[in-house]
Amino acid sequence: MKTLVIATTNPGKVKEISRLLAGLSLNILSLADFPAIPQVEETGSTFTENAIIKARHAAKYTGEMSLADDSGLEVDALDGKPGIQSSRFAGPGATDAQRNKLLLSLLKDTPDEKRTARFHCVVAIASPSGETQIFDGVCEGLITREPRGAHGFGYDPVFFVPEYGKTMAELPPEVKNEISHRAKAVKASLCFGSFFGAEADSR
Ligand code: ITT
Repeated sequence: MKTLVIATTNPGKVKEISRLLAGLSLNILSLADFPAIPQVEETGSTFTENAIIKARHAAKYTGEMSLADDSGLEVDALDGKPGIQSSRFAGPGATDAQRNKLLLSLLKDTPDEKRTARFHCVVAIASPSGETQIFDGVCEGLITREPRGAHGFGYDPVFFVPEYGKTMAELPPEVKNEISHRAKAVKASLCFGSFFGAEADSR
């Protein structure tokens, strides 16, 4: 069975991506299985560049096919911020709750119709020799005025999904994993099963 390393330090991403890949005959590992890998600097200026940096770094150090996800929240009223800075938005060491609080405070005078936003995810899959494929996913929504819900991670409690009338954190995890930016990008990558070297099983 082929191995795929999910190259992320974010446990929320590991959970969601593992679920999405569960139908493939793959031995799925994550960075937690390779504690000696040096941390990589995300020096890119786009989600795509950073996803490629992370996937190639992990593939090189593990010698295994590796999948990285670079993602974030783009808020129209903030000219697309926090974008690629989403995990560092409120400074190093800040919690998800602190990032959400900062976001809501910056938008306190923004009227409902201007609170449009999207989650964006780029997935890069790299082989140890550096061959790389890129997949993209977007999920549109609105920024709420208060955090709501306890599922998911990151900005999920302040991201309202109009089709469901709930925040992403109020939706059951299996629903998020049907409609999210990450689900779309990972599902697109499944069409390239031969790149993974694994066939989808019949489940
Ligand atoms: P890795 O780089 O190790 O994968 P990270 O969390 O730092 O972990 P990113 O640099 O891609 O990853 O930053 C993504 C941030 O965007 C993440 O920390 C959240 O704040 C936000 N984000 C991404 N996807 C999200 C989701 O599904 N729900 C809520 N917030 C999300």
